[in-house]
Amino acid sequence: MTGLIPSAYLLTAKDLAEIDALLGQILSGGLHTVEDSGFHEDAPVLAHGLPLALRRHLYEFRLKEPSAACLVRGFVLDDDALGPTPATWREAGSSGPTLTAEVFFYLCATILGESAAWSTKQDARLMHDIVPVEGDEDKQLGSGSNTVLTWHTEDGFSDLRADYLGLMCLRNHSATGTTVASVDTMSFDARTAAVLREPRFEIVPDGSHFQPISATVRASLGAELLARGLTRLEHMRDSPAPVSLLFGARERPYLRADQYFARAIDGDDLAAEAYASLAEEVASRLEPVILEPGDVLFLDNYRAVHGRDSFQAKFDGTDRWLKRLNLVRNLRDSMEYRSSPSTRVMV
Ligand SMILES: O=C(O)CCC(=O)C(=O)O
Ligand SMILES: [Fe+2]
Repeated sequence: MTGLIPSAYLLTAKDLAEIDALLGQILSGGLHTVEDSGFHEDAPVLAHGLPLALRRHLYEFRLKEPSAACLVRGFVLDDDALGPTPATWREAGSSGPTLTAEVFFYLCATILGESAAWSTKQDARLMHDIVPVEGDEDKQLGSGSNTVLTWHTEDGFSDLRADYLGLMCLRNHSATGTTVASVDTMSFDARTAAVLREPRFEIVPDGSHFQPISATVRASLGAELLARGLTRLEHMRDSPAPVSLLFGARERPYLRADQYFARAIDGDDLAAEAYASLAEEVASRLEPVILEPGDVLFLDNYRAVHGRDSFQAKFDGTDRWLKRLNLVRNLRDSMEYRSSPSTRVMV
């Protein structure tokens, strides 16, 4: 196990029996998909039925911030029963043979935060599929494969970005690493740290935020909210507001950065130098975490940057397949960009 995750939680046989009973109860109620809004409303309460030690472990990760990543290992998956890895996220859907795993993942996630979706990503679904897509091999997207997905804070350009990113591994025959670096392992000289704390950098949205929005999602958001949100997104792309890359407590800072989509403001040589030091430091700290089927990995998006090693996709139904959740501590922060308090889609 990597040094990044000092306290992985290994599910015991007793835990698995309790989880099995809880999932059986939830699924016997007729749940067909984790995209069910009734399930979203109930999930934080249903999660009280998870094993106590697991809930404690997850809550401690949130409260005490002992590490930048938290791994829950031992959920049992039958590779054959999952069916083929879908060719695209659109084909995946959140039902059928992966439902039980998704419900477990979602329940664990509610101990850390509220799930939130982007209208622009994967048709506003909460539960994303990360699969290699033919044609995207060399793109800086979760659907890429041949090219390393460079390290980044998830949605680092946005103040509405996740507090936690959840990944559940369904299949990883290629043993492809999710790369992670914790800000705790990085050190900067005082001058560099001071510059990184100043708003002398910009981060622009990646291509995943400019996918077409379906008519259904458009209608559910309404024209005014949609126009306001999209104008804001374009503004963040075309004239991003200056941000700092380190923030929070001096002794244990938080980090927001992106190897590909962040840069020093044009003409600021000191900031460019500080950014180069940061990039070098991150690159030297990045470690692969090879997710195994059934693994649930939560990354603290304020304390870890992550990416993915390159791999050769086969596009034959056996490729790597992860599920992903975007979690925030406080849904209210995005109220201006959602249509109601309990609606989880942000423009
Ligand atoms: O594929 C992975 O391991 C991580 C992909 C990624 O960066 C993400 O899902 O945000
Ligand atoms: Fe990511």
